[in-house]
Amino acid sequence: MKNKILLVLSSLLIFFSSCANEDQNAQLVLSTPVANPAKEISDNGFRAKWNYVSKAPTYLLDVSTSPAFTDFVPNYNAKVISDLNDLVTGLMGGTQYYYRVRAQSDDLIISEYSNVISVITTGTNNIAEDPTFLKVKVNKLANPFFVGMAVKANQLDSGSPYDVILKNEFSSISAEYEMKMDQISTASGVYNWTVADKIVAYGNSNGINVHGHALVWHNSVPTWLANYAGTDAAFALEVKKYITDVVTHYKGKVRSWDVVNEAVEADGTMRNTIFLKRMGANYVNDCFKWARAAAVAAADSQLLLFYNDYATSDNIDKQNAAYTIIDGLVASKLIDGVGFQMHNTIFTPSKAQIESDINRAVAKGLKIHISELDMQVNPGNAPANLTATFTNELRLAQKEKYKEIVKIYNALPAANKYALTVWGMKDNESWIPFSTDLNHPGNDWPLLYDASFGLKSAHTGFLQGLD
Ligand code: 9MR
Repeated sequence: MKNKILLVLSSLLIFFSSCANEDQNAQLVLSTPVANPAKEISDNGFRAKWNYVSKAPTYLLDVSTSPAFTDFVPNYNAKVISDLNDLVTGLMGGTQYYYRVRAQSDDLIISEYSNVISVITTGTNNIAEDPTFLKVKVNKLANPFFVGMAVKANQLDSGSPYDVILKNEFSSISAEYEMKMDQISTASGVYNWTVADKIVAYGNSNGINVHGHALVWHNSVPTWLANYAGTDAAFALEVKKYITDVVTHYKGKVRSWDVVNEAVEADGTMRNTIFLKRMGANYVNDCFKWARAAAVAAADSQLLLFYNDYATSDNIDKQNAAYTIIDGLVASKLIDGVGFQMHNTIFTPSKAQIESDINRAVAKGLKIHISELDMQVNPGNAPANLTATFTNELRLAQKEKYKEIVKIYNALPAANKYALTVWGMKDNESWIPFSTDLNHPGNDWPLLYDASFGLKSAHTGFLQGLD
């Protein structure tokens, strides 16, 4: 009994003394400081600011180019500061930085980290973009892929800046418009091959892959076919003849074709095109069947057939509709890959949306072509917050978004990789600033090179996506 009382008494003693310790510690824990937006932002620095913390005569300031603070700007790894702000200097212009602070008491108790403040220095001068050639870096990867560029025939004359960049940096080309039906087919069974041949020959003679874009697209129906007076069955035979003749003409020269482009609507229904109206719901399957038959007849066993569409990643109804078509083609063993156009913005679609869209095709064993990549800084359709200036913030946001999609693509299994194609070379020649649908004339900078063929940060972002 006596022992029991002793035990209870000593337990109580331990309990009360630990409470007392906690009280003492509680007094020593410092509040977490709140970091405020930077002030006096210049080309090479900014003033970092934060709120006062009771009993904290000093603060420890971290500055980094990484939001995770995996590295630090020299001298800004827990720099001791006895004020509520500090002029950070010696930085690069037009660059994204992050800062955070901790409070420190006299007896060296240190608080938790504050919130992280993001700040971009002004100016663009002297920003060194990485000049590494895209395909050179890609070809060093364990599982490389084609780096594609949309081209126009008049860019391909030897010695033009386009020609030089193409040969240095790109391993695949797609015709931006000159291999579409309205360009090649002038009448039933009559073809104008000249321009398309120039593009294909350029690829073939320079060891650059040629992707064919696109056999059947509702926006490139030649007038004679749009006005076709024959029966629906005769219309279908015209389409079959076109597909057969084009695939045969380019046997062994064009490695892959977008057989059908954009067959589904945003609401998840089949797009009500002339092909759907004239040939019925099975028309996509028919087109693939004819393309495959032409390749087999021409002994072109390497030809890859793609279904190509846009804006499926952030629209599940549309995505499901596209995959209904794709599943039908997989069941008929007619399809080799899916083209995801990716006319994206710096805001959308998200990484997770892109991944889950693409992964559905990966799971079916299909090749993935990011087929028309560009990155608007003004989101589509008459944006309320239209920007007419390509600010540093936008430039860096675009760089990150390019990096993100290249990373996503590069992480795909080797068997699913095909090509990642950018839809045009220079900002000022992209379709985006001229699109009446997107409606922000002149105001966008969606590509990897500026109007003077200068490397943009987007190009550096592309390279960093390969790390
Ligand atoms: O960028 C292309 C533009 O130069 C052409 O005038 C237009 C019509 O042929 O096609 C544009 O490319 C489209 C592509 O073929 C399919 N997806 C949407 C692209 C942008 O409209």
